[in-house]
Amino acid sequence: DRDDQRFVEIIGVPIEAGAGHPGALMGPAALRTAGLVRALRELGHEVRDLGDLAPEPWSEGDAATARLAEITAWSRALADRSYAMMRGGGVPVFLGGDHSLSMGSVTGVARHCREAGTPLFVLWLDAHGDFNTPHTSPSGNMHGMPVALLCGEDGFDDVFPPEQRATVNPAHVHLFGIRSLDPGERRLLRARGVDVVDMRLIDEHGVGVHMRRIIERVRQAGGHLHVSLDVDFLDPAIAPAVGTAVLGGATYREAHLIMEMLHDAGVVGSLDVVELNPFLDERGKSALLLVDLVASLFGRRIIDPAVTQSQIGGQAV
Ligand code: EXY
Ligand code: MN
Ligand code: MN
Ligand code: MN
Repeated sequence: DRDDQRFVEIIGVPIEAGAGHPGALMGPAALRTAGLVRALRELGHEVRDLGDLAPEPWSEGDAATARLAEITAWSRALADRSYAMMRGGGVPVFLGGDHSLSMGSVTGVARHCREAGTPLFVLWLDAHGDFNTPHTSPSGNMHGMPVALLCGEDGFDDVFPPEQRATVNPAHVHLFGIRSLDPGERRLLRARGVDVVDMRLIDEHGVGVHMRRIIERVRQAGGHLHVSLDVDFLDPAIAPAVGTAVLGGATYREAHLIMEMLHDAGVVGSLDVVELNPFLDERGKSALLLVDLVASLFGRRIIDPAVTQSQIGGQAV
């Protein structure tokens, strides 16, 4: 089991310039307050909390330019840090911060995987596709664009010059839990062959069927799976702390089952936990739920497997 031997390295990325509402910069602090480090240590993991990332100062211009300059500064600093964390051999956990941080975290992971010759797969748990580009985005908010940047779409040369950009094969990206796509990103996703598991498919087949399919694929390739968990993947009734809530999200058990299956498969090598906006939370319930989900991913069992002795076709399940 990969994460039983490796250490976990946590870094906060308090950025909110990619989002439409302020508040996500408090995300890392709220996740720490909710007990993330303690929960992982209680599972027996060696955990190093590296504190929060601090990028180089960026130049201020008008509002839009300043936001782009800020995201660029964070992305470059985070890509370098993420790459270094990967080389160090631990499992990096990136605490957001809005989802634009994945431009940096996954770029660093992709640099490492390219060098190591390990196929990289991405599981993107989100209500949204995050596949807009500066040309298609209806809002201009960069948290709606990271997957497009990572898959090599045009329009991001300000963020990473071509030589710094490490891309992900769009056919290795699995968007999961989707229920809100803009027309431009819908067209691009189809053209690039990205796997989109929307809530309709999840309702029809259950999360287990699609998770098994994705896990099997990563396993057979001997790949590294990066998981990017956007709080709005969850139903807003159980996780209200998001600025971009969409009804009809994953339930408590669907989300935990995904994490439990990923743990058992041992394929996850890096994780983002993003878009938590503590200013919009209700008595910390979203932050506490996220900590529980990360704990499930790192081996906590809500139901002790020793108590369940069910079999299907003579096989223990
Ligand atoms: N698709 C919309 C946009 O691009 O503005 C909403 C994006 C929300 C992105 C959130 C983080 O997942
Ligand atoms: Mn490695
Ligand atoms: Mn997102
Ligand atoms: Mn989202």
